[in-house]
Amino acid sequence: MILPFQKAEFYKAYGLRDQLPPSKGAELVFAGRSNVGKSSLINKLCGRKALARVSSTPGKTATINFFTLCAEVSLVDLPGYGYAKRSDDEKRRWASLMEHYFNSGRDIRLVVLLLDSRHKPSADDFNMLDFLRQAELPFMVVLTKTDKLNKTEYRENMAKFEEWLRPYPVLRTMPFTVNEMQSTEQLRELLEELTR
Ligand SMILES: Nc1nc2c(ncn2[C@@H]2O[C@H](COP(=O)(O)OP(=O)(O)OP(=O)(O)O)[C@@H](O)[C@H]2O)c(=O)[nH]1
Ligand SMILES: [Mg+2]
Repeated sequence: MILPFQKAEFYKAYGLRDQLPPSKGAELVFAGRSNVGKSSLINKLCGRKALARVSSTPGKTATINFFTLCAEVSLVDLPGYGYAKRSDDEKRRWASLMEHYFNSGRDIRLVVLLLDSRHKPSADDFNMLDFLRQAELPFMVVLTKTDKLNKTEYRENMAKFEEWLRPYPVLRTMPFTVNEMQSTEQLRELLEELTR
């Protein structure tokens, strides 16, 4: 699929009180723990500084945010999970948002699950992996913040992730750093390939 990232425009936010926006064709969904870098990655893909809001405080994105690329394709920025300081009410709201989104018969073409390359996936990450496998959704993994690893750590962690992800039907796993143009370009190409 041709993905005109440079044409991205904010479309709608969905936060339970609002209606889930009508589906506008295929959706590419970005999921992952709070603070893993979803909004930063979407901004890079689209070549924009502040299309999606980024924050060093976890829990920045609390709604499901939809961005339109063209009439046929949208990007979806999911609110992060696993943020310990959230209240039980907030956690219930998050679960309810996810359930509505994933069970509304949308054309989810690809889920991009972001995992922090520095750490073993958390229990919540494994829950997400289990969910994706069980729902039979096509998904790839992006390992973020690899700039924070030295060469040895990088090598070791890539090998470990291979083990951790082995039980799951991951289409592709890619290391990623927001501040490397090459990384962004590679990811754009991979997304086009996986949605073909
Ligand atoms: N060093 C480094 N920092 C990154 C990278 N990607 C994101 N960050 C930083 O990580 C923090 C969180 O980034 P966000 O993009 O807001 O994370 P998010 O996954 O959208 O978080 P929520 O909206 O809370 O779910 C910010 O301070 C970013 O600048 C990366 O590749 N390398
Ligand atoms: Mg965010």
